[in-house]
Amino acid sequence: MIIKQLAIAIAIATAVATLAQPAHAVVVAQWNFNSTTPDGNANTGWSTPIAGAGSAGLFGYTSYYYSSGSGSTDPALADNTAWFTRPYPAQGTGDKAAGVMLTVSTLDLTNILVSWDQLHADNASKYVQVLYATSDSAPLQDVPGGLFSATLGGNTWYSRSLDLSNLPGVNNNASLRLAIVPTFAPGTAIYEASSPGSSYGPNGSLAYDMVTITGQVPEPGALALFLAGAGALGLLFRVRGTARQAD
Ligand SMILES: [Ca+2]
Repeated sequence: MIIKQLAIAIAIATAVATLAQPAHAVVVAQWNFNSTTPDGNANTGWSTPIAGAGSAGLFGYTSYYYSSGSGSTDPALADNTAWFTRPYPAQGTGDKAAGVMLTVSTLDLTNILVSWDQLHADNASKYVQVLYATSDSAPLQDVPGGLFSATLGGNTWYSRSLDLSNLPGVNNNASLRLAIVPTFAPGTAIYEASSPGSSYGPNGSLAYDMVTITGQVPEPGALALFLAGAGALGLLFRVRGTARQAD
């Protein structure tokens, strides 16, 4: 009897542990910027998500063009396009005032994570900051820990990611906005160039590829298992209570 009760207890613990585990991840939106139909030309591309839903746009007065994403983590071996953005503000002006803007819905999701590949031109800003806003009208603000630096210089692809799970208002949000913007070197009021020996210039581009936002959705099965476990727990207590009475 003790072994049987132990087995039931283990089953209950397993059910509860299953409920406590992180739910499965889903892609909220992913962009690879490649042409929807490969055309052999990396200078053409597309900024509609290849998975999920969302928009990738620009704010401030920066613009974009498509060019080769060679060197990014995009698994496409041919026709790999990246999204290049420029110009950016002149030296000493417009800190965090221009960049890319991603807008997605995180309804029913938690543990939002954003990852992306980024290429800095030699003369682009060495530092970029991730910003967020929890509605279309809310002001953009820094994501804590969201400052990234071209530590290896320009013309190198960096794979970056940022965990947003502890940010208020990010989960279950119909219109979450994330921005990535060049920013002044810490403690200064000037942009630092990405490569030593280069001077910052507004035409230094920041390129993006494999921009991915993921979230987690509760497993419906986990709740059912939990309820089944709770039922078994009640049964166990009733059995044990009955046994005690019999003693
Ligand atoms: Ca690509």
